[in-house]
Amino acid sequence: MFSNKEEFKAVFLKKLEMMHGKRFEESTIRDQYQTLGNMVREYISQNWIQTNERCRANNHKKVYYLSIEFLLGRLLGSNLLNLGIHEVVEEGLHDLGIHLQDIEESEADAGLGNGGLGRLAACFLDSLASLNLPGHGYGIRYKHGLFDQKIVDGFQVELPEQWLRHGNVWEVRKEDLAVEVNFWGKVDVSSEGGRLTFRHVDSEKVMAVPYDMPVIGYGAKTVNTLRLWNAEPAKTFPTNKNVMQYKRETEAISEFLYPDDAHDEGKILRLKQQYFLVAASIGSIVRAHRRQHGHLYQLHEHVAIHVNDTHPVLAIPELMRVLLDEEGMSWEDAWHITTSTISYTNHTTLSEALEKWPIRIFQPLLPRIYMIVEEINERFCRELWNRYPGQWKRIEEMAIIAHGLVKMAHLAIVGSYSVNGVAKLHSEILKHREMKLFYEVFPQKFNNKTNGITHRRWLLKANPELSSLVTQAIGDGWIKEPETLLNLKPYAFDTSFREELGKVKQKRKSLLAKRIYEQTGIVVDESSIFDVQVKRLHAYKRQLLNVLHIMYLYNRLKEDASFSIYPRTFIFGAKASPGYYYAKRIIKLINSLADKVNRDPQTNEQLKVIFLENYRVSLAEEIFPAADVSEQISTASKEASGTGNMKFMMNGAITLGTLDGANIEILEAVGKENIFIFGLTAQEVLDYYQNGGYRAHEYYHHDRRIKQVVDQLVNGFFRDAHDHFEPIYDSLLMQNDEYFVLRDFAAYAEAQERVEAAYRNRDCWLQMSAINIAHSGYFSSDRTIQEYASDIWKIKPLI
Ligand code: B1N
Repeated sequence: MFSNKEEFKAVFLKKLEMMHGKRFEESTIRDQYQTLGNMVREYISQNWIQTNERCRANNHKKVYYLSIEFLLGRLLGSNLLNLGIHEVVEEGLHDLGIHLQDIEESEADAGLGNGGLGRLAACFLDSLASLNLPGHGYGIRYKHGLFDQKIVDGFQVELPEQWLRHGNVWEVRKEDLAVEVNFWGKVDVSSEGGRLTFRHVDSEKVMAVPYDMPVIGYGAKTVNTLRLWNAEPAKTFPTNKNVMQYKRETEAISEFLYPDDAHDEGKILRLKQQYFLVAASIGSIVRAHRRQHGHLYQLHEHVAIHVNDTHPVLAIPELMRVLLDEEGMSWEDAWHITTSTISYTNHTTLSEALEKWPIRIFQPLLPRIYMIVEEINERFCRELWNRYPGQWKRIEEMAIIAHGLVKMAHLAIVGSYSVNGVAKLHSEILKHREMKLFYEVFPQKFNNKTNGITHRRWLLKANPELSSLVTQAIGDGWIKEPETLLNLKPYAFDTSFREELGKVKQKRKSLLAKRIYEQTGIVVDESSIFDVQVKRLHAYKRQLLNVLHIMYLYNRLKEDASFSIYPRTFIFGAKASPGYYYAKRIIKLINSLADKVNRDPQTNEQLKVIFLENYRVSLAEEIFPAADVSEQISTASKEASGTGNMKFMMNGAITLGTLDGANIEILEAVGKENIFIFGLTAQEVLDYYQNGGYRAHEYYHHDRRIKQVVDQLVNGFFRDAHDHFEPIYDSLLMQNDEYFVLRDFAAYAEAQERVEAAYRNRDCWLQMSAINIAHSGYFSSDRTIQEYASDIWKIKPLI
């Protein structure tokens, strides 16, 4: 289409005129964005078609990744990079007097996810395509992604997000490939030729219409597909319902993403969404397979279906339904194929996130699916009875259906061939605690796949300054083989490299300082330590520990004239689930503290607190490159992996963290001299939970720093907040501090002193930083996906 700058300009201008019916001079930035987006889509259309053909022709096994969330962010920049035309386009536009960056920034984030789980799915898509693996995503085309966050008087206010307002240049509607999904109704059982047949009748039908988005791999050879389902009314309306009501209820299915992270949102609509995703996806997978092979007996040899957490776990009974009711297979054959096709990742052990659906909701909504789950449960319990005769208690604990609830994690384990955790510690906790009983029965299913992030977005795209520096030093081989970032290690000991690294970091800190000023009106000291905690707001992530420590520093600066600190800017970004009141009060607390500290002339040259509203992928890309310190301070055992920790590391920030999730593996990679570790271990936390013995009161009474800051939550220190922080105070003292904030306070404060001392030695700090970057290649999702491909899915590259 174009092979140099001049050709690009010619094509771009012509295309713009054709699409928008105006001259370039009259075009808006949105016109320009849409023109570029369409050019990219046309540019890759041949490769997109070829990828599909190659997949069919070679009879390659492929994987379908089912996820209720895909947190993609913006796509133009990363597509241009993966196509290798970013530079040409940038230069061509420059000639026309426009900045590619401005065009990129006019794109809305595709925010179809909450946090780590959804972003992981997006990173996986990038790695699958970049490794030329046949792997496609299936999700829901939510009309509104995760809410936009505004901070008003320090409080979070949620506004509906509108990413589709100006259309979506990346998607292609494929109406001819729509799939019908059935809800409600009843099951007719009849006997035909000595065989029971099941017919789901009187159901309410919903059309799932696919919108396909290209997933362009690095080098552009492979273009996979992310298929997002849109819910629409079927041609035949139900007779027993008002038409408008039917239309509303149908469209509601793909209207909103649930703004819940690690919570079980027990709503009928959520179960509807889950089944909608699963039925549409299985329907489309099966249709394609039938076309090629005529029957489904070898499905598992050609197709792997991965379920991202339990949200799409109904894929198991749905595939069973298709094989039994549509194909007429025996239970045994259907079960063999299903349990050879489906694999499952667990992302959390938090009990509030383990999905359990009341039968009274499940059964009427999905009558045939419920019957199948009942049968799976009965057969499983019978097996258990044979294995553990008389052990009622154990069987009751392991059952898929018990006490009026369907336990989705149990269904996932029983109906899949692989169960993986997302970091070493997490996988061990699954095997030996959380899913201990299942590990005893199915030891071969359990495995670990430590998470990763795509280094193409999180280094190459987000931090072009650091990328060039790295490439100058070791060449650009790291882009294809991120583990060769290790070649950077000798440069950690090279003074001039360290100097350059320092300059790159400074440049990115200045850019972030500018953004902070634009958004908050606050001027931060660009030479201060940028100490960052960005992630969802959750009690177990302990933003509160960070806050209490800042309060302590403030108190000490106020009270002790001889005390001074290296200037610090504490930066927060976090959304709280709208119904999670405790988390919302922590947001208010951060903002109240920021207000107080930033205004105080006695301290504000040394201490600033910034809350950046509406944390999302595109903002994250500005934050990670500018960070000095990466706060990863969850209560040990609670954070399954974390992936922000990896993004910080790859951008040269030093981790200040607990021995939790993938922090442990970061420690193993960089060595204890290049990370700041503190606090209780997972074992100690679990022992406390099991044996008791923790008394938060004692820490409050015996450490005057703690007493002072905890009292300040309720004693008028925050004048604007009245009694707003009482629930936080109560969680610490009345409810005995479930997340061990007070228990870890002293260790955290001490670790922060180590951070400061290390930062004062600039050369030493930059050396640590370089070592972190050098070891970050292991945390590329390319490595993770290669492990999934060879150990779980058994798929091979197309080329
Ligand atoms: O998944 C990430 C991990 O890195 C994080 O440690 C983990 O907390 C996160 C219900 C979740 N676990 N569970 C969820 C999301 C949405 C929802 O409705 C649960 N998210 C995680 C990637 O492995």
